[in-house]
Amino acid sequence: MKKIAVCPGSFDPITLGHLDIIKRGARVFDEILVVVLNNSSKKPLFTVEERCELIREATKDIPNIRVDFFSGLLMDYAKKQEASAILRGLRAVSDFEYEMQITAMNKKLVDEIDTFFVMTNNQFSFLSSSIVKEVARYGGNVKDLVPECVNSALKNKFKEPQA
Ligand code: COD
Repeated sequence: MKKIAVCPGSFDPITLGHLDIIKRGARVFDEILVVVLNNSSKKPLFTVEERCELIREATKDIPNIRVDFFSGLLMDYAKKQEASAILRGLRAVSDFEYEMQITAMNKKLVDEIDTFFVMTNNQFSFLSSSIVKEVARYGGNVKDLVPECVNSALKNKFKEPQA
């Protein structure tokens, strides 16, 4: 049976840190199903459709990637997709506490789907979507931190007047 790992996140927008985790997961699992979760309390910069499109563009050279979105509980989605695993990245100790909490809750919800963690590549350990947006908003250069399509999308976004 095909081993599918669901890689969930806000991806607002996808960065090279996310991409690194997805690529490394794709070497281990048969398929990585990258899913944009649409029920965060954060107000996103990009719509769900835009985020999915940017992920599709950024991962177009990796054959075993699928991109989707979902509103609701991650584990309901993972079960429906018959996933074997959840794939998450870890940057620093600050990530650990939050990840431990959601992993324990997810395991309680669906015992048979485990969470696998990939440690960040050192060069991306400081990188987050929030930092990228903050820098791009004030005209800073984020070219080396995000896929090319995201760099262009950020430039366009910050040209438009913000709501
Ligand atoms: N290097 C390595 N990994 C990274 C990097 C980096 N530079 N940047 C981000 N990552 C990893 C993150 O650690 C995370 O694993 C993944 O990439 C996605 O990150 P984000 O920030 O885009 O996404 P999050 O952490 O905001 O996603 C949270 C979810 C949306 C997955 C979570 O809130 C959720 O599951 N929501 C659905 C509702 C639900 O089921 N709730 C119950 C959980 S208890």
